[in-house]
Amino acid sequence: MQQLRLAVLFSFLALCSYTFADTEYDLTTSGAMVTINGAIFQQGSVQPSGTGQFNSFLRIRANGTEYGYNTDEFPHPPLDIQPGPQWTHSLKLSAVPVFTFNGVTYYQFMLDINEAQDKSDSLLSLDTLEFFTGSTPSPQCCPPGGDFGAARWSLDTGANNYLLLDSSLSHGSGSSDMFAYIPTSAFAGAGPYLYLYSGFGENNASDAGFEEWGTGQATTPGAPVPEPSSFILLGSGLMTLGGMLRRRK
Ligand SMILES: [Ca+2]
Ligand SMILES: [Ca+2]
Ligand SMILES: [Ca+2]
Repeated sequence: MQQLRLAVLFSFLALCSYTFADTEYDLTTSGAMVTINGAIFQQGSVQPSGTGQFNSFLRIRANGTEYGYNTDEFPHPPLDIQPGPQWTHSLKLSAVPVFTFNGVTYYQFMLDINEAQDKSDSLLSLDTLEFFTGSTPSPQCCPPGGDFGAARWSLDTGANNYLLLDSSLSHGSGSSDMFAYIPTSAFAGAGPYLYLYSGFGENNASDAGFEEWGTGQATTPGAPVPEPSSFILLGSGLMTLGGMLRRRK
């Protein structure tokens, strides 16, 4: 009887650890796409992600875990934000490219990660991604406090989620790794400033270089660069499937 009780107890504990584990969305294969809370994330690269095609507005760097948001607060920005107004600065919502798919409009962002290029540690987790809006270009640090109100959109609404990325699928620094499409409906009536708060390394550590968020200058509304052509072929059915294929760590 005692053994049975222990077996039941251990089963219960195992179930608990399963239930509370972070939910992983795998973007470690070329072109992989998932939907989370109405947003679309796709592995993909703009190259070179330099001036013109990739306009940086947030650069973060630290070993292990790293956090930051775009701001004009220099020369001493908070958290792990890298100094240099050419890489990190305020951003107006109206300056973010808009992409329309199946009648839904999305703000398009690009992410360039920089991990070690040997396969043993080319992975990086994007654990926190939250969008806020406000009237100042330099909000007082830090979410969920400071000048940050309720998030307009969060990766972690409803569950503790993270995206697993592989920097070796592109060509390191100067080559982007992921596109993020956030529904514009989440920002109705908001602005003028957009704050992107992101954190990396909780589920797979940061170990090299900096992570950089940007927008595409070449993009005009309704014409993203590059066009996520697989959307057109596969449509929303696959997006739903992508969400179902997520696996628990
Ligand atoms: Ca998370
Ligand atoms: Ca990269
Ligand atoms: Ca890593």
